[in-house]
Amino acid sequence: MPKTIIISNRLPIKVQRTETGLAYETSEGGLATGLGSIYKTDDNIWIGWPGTFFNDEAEQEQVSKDLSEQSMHPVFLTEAEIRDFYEGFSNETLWPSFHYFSQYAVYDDTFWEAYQQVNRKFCQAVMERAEPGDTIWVHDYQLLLLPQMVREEVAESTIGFFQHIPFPSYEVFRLLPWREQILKGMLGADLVGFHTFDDARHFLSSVSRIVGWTSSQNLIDNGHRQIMVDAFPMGIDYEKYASLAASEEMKEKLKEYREALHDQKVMLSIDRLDYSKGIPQRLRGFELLLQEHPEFREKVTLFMLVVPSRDQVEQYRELKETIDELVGRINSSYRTITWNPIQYFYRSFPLEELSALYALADIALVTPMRDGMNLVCKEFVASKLDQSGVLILSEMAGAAKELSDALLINPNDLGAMVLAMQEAMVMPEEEQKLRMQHMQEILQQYDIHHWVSIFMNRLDYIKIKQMSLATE
Ligand code: GDG
Repeated sequence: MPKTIIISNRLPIKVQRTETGLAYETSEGGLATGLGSIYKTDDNIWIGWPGTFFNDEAEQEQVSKDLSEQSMHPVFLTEAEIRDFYEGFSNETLWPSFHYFSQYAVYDDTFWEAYQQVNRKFCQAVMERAEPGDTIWVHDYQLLLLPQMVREEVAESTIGFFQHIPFPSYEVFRLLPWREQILKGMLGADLVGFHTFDDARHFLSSVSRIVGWTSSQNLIDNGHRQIMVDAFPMGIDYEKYASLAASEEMKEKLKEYREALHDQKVMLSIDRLDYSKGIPQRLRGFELLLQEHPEFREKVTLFMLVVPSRDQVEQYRELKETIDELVGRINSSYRTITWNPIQYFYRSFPLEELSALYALADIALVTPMRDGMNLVCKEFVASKLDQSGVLILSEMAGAAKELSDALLINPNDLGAMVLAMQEAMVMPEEEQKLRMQHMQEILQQYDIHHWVSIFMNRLDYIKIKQMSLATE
């Protein structure tokens, strides 16, 4: 029976060496949950890096054996590959370029070499397991060359590709020295998916101007094959967040937190440390709110969670310093004996704690400079069981296209950010409920399971269309 092979840079599991042997910790991420309905059924599998270096052959064999029992297959990467392919080309070339931070992009041939080599390694892993008729679904910017590599091995493969981060406009994309090879790599797929229509539009424009292949109604015809390009806004596991918020333990926890906070409103911000997230801009907005609106002092606390990430890289280290300084400045300027404006955490939290913060927060501040989708804002909405709460959302997040009932702002417009915070602080309950209800309806319907099935159906559709064109 044909199977589905999912491929992403990371497997939805973390393998670690412990004193008592190997330990396996499964991921709770949205993608893992959504795709769980696929790779855990029939003969389907997930291929990716297990997150730890295994250089010893016996150990590799053990990991492969253990993982295959959970329908996963590891691609073992070396320290040098992770340095040049992952930290290098993926995170220092593609990530800044695709998030419109080209000034941070490093153009290094060694990184590019490693990127090609690791994509080839993934291709080999796919070829070892793929059989005729299988469906192959490649994920994200670390594996842009993989669709075409697989296509060259097996011309008739069914290949889907989904990019989780933005696709920039042609003027930004063209700055990459390897722009043509990258596009041709992606065009090996039958279906290329993005979170938004704008990403899809930018991709089509780059394909037409760089590769010379034009499109009509989201279909590219390269003379041999039709390639479909479309938007698939990713949803969350709505039920999971709603039921976590409804649990008994949560009610206890919320009561305790509310008592500690007295009558203060809670603003919440949760991000990985990254320049694309607009954390300093958000802090400046909050500072301006306290400065211009003394009536809100001691009436609001900003809970700001920053999850450590890439902090060996210079831009990230500098960003961390900027955030530390801003938090220090704001807290020292405005704090009183009984109130601290910002509760700043530089660490990650267990899911239950995160869910409690979502349920507790009166206002969520999700103001990235650029974000493919952003799941935090969706998780906040799903956690508001009583439908109170206000979402302040950046227009530059993919999620803004669906969540038009949020207070949408341009994160570069500090004045607009302060105005939105002010509006959120005083928004009547009824209006909060109305907005929240609309957003919940959308997220409940278009959840992660819906996203997976829509993508897979569309992939089937384009394949059938290609076959019928071939027999005409
Ligand atoms: C890419 C794109 C796109 C955060 N802190 C903690 C924690 N989280 C969880 C959140 C959420 C996830 O991490 C972050 O969501 P993002 O949407 O930012 O997703 P990424 O994987 O970072 O990034 C992005 C996404 O792919 C999906 O296509 O939306 O635009 O950049 O789920 O809840 N989870 C726990 N503790 C934390 O401290 N347990």
